[in-house]
Amino acid sequence: MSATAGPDARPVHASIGLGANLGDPAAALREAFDALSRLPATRLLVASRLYRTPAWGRTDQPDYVNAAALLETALAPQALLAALLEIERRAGRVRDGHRWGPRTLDLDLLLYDDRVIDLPGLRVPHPHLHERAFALVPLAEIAAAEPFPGHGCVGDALAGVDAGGVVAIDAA
Ligand code: PH2
Ligand code: MG
Ligand code: MG
Repeated sequence: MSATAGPDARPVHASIGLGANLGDPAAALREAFDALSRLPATRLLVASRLYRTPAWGRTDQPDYVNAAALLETALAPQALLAALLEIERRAGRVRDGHRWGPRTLDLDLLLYDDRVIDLPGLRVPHPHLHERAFALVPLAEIAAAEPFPGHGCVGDALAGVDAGGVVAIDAA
């Protein structure tokens, strides 16, 4: 498999969700923005503010810090996913098999252009994006008009969730 989508590939927008709730989450997210900006064949177009968010799915864990990044990339979806997992690994992420458990850094590929991808280990749009205020609020801050297949655009999906408890923790 080639890392990029081919010699004639036009760069596409890819939306990344960032999250952490162990160690120093804000520092981990700032370092992750930096790592995203250094990915090959990729530009970091815009980074959201950081948000403090209540744990979703499994509530017996600390609050998270979440954010979002909008990339322009010529990396193919699976190559981009591999790069995200490598950034997580370098940030000390240990996968203990516990679904929705605490983590030092989580980077999720939320949207890739307007594409629908259903592969083992990679579903895009992210299958829970439409129900997660912790992901939609930061993403809508920077990419409200991005197409969200099945849901209109990111801003449309945000209107369908309760964003209470999702609070920006740094300046715009
Ligand atoms: N990630 C999870 C599970 N629950 N809750 C919040 N608030 N933020 C997250 O990033 C998060 C979560 C699994 O990926
Ligand atoms: Mg996640
Ligand atoms: Mg993940």
